[in-house]
Amino acid sequence: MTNFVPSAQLLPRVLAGDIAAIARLISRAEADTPEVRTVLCDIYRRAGRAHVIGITGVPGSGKSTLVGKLTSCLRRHGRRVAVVAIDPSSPYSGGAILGDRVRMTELTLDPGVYIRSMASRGATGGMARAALEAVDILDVAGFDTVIIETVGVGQDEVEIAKASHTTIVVSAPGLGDEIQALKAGLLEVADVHAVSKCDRSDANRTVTDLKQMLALGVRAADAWIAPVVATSAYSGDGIDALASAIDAHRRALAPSEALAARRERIAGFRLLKTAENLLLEELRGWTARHAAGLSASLAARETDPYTGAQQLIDRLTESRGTSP
Ligand SMILES: Nc1nc2c(ncn2[C@@H]2O[C@H](COP(=O)(O)OP(=O)(O)OP(=O)(O)O)[C@@H](O)[C@H]2O)c(=O)[nH]1
Ligand SMILES: [Mg+2]
Repeated sequence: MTNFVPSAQLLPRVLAGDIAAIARLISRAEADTPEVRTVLCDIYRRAGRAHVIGITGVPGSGKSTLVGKLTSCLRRHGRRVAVVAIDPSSPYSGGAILGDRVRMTELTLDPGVYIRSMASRGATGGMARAALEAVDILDVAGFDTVIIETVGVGQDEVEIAKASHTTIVVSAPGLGDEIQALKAGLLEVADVHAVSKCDRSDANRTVTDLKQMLALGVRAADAWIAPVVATSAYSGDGIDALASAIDAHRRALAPSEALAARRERIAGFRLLKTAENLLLEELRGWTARHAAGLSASLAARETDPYTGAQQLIDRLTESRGTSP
């Protein structure tokens, strides 16, 4: 057993970019220990420098493979890149991106790259909170680019990808004849569209379909138009173009009110997720201590779940005014 190092003592090491300290603090954020919260508050105030890129798309669209290639590309441009993958089936933990161990080892041995998988299950509703706290930790640790990969299924996952400065939606050929992103309601969240697997002969069709669909949308005259970039993680085609499109979006956002609005939207999401967490915690504690009578009458069918739950909440609210 190693001795417990308080999170406050990990902070200077995190700020110095110490990978072991970063990993430990992220794990504590995931576990949501009370001890880590004050340090996370401090970190939040210091963060805000990194460019955060959200990548989402339906399962199997090639997100992780693309992230691996994009990371190598950004490294060649001198960026320090951290990846947070919220994805139980992510190949990162399996040790192979592209089934290419050499390339993966190159990435993991590079001190300018940090890849972290986070479980989407298990964290009781706190996934979004924990993921965005991980982004803050990586930001203050000196990574100038932080990529969050989430599968584009489920509201929280899509919201997390949206809680970034540049959101990329990945579509792929061969996953059905419709644009999957449309079905999943993802199209409108994209700042950049990547059509992956363009080494396949059916990829052109996906690009054409996607462009046609986007042309139908209505947008303000001065609005950013999300470009469609065809990429292949296998051949490397389009990876530079994707990095350029991300950069163009970052530059377009930078001087404008849009960035402030975006930051506020992300902060609003953050506020909601953190408040949900705190409320849930309070409610759980309260329920454990005070719900016995209500459970008994519910079991006896003297009341119904909605009336009972409302009473529970009303009592909690009342107690806040009276108890210390
Ligand atoms: N032909 C081709 N196949 C690819 C390419 N990129 C990924 N694939 C394949 O597509 C499959 C899914 O790739 P992943 O990168 O795991 O996709 P993902 O979107 O991260 O998948 P989930 O994390 O499960 O949602 C794998 O079998 C890859 O080998 C590509 O550029 N070309
Ligand atoms: Mg993946």
